[in-house]
Amino acid sequence: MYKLFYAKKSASMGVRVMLEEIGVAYELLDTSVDAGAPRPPEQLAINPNGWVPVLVWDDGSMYECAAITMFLGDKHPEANLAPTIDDPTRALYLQTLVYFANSVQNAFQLSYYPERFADTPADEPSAQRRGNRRLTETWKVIDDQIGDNEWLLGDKFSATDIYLFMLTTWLRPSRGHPEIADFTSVKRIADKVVQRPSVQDVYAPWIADPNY
Ligand SMILES: N[C@@H](CCC(=O)N[C@@H](CS)C(=O)NCC(=O)O)C(=O)O
Repeated sequence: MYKLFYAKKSASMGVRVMLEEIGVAYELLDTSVDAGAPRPPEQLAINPNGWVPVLVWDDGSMYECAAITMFLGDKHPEANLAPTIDDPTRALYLQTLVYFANSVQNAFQLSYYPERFADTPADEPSAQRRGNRRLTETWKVIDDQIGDNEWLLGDKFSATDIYLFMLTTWLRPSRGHPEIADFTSVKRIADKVVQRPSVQDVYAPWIADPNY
């Protein structure tokens, strides 16, 4: 039985889709991503940063979305969400998840949390603008990587496609972000991922209103 510290609009939604796809029992533990909102002490004891996702199981716990994605994919091979260690696409799988976490998510952080990167409030708009431009740069790398491939890793759906979809839901052109339509291969995959029953279920509030 897994427990997942969970907040709407956050990276914990991607982990929840993973758990749905695997078909394992899990419990959601309510928390918040709002600045200034208290976090449960149990969450902070595992992740002092106060971020989600945080995953807990019988005899362990961890944080960092990409690491949790890798952990769950390997732990439940029957779900076919992760190429095995000797699969030819394993390297691209790891590369893509780490690139999402390090580069694409980092660009989102600059845009959503400029105060963490700028030394003074006056510098924040500059950090934010750079983050928005960085979103275009990093999504273009992913778009080119996909090219005409059916899925991120080629012809097989994987956890990277779930991760891609999750990240696209954070794009807000009204905040100066690029449009998903600027990245035609990314959009083609996101449009397929959203049709999966697991995603329809977890992302129902976003599907009803992408600005929820
Ligand atoms: N590197 C972390 C970042 C997680 C992260 O930034 N989570 C956001 C929601 S998507 C959060 O909890 N924000 C609240 C905060 O930063 O205080 C990961 O990938 O898990």
